[in-house]
Amino acid sequence: MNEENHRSSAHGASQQRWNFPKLMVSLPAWVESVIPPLGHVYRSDIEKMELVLRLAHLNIMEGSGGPFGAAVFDMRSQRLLAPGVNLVLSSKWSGAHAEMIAIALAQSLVESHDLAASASLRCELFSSTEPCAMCLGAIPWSGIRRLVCGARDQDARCVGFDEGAKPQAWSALLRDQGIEVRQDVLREEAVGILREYIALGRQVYNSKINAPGAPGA
Ligand code: AZG
Ligand code: ZN
Repeated sequence: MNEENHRSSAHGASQQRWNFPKLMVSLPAWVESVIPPLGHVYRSDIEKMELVLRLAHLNIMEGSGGPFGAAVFDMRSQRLLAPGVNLVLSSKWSGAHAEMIAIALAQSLVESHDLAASASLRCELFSSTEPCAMCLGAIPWSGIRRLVCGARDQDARCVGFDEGAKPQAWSALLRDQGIEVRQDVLREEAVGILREYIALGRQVYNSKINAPGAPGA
């Protein structure tokens, strides 16, 4: 709650306006300067994952968020549609995972909530770490047709991130829905980025609900 809302609700004044804030999330300024130019054609999954890992690494070094990067590419043109980095802390939104940012930006760019709506596009999501429970749930709704991951889910859990309750067979469930899944692309490099975040003493920002000693934990 922002200060103004807090004050008006504390006094209970009926004629005061709620004044809800706008929901706005922007990529950090450095992102545009580290991605190849607009028309760049990507030649392989490795090249795409290298970009996503660069985003995850720079997100740490620039202090703009957690150690996660993602990007949506168009498989028809082999071009980048939208990058994403984790912005949970700076945006004060628990949903601002790298995958959600990349998907939302891509949808905004193509002006549709459904990336599968246009026959001229076929979208794939690259993620530096396998999607958490929230992002996993979002993928089929988004129109993404292929998912490519670096680090494994357990790699993120090992360094302390709570990735949520996911079905053991999550990749098979995505495949059942027609979404191709590829795992372990540059996994070692991706794990190195997760570890670097911890080694630098940066904040692991899980909800307190699951913290040891929390009420009901
Ligand atoms: C996360 N896991 C992934 N895959 N991506 C993010 O942005 C995350 N934030 N916390 N866990
Ligand atoms: Zn997520």
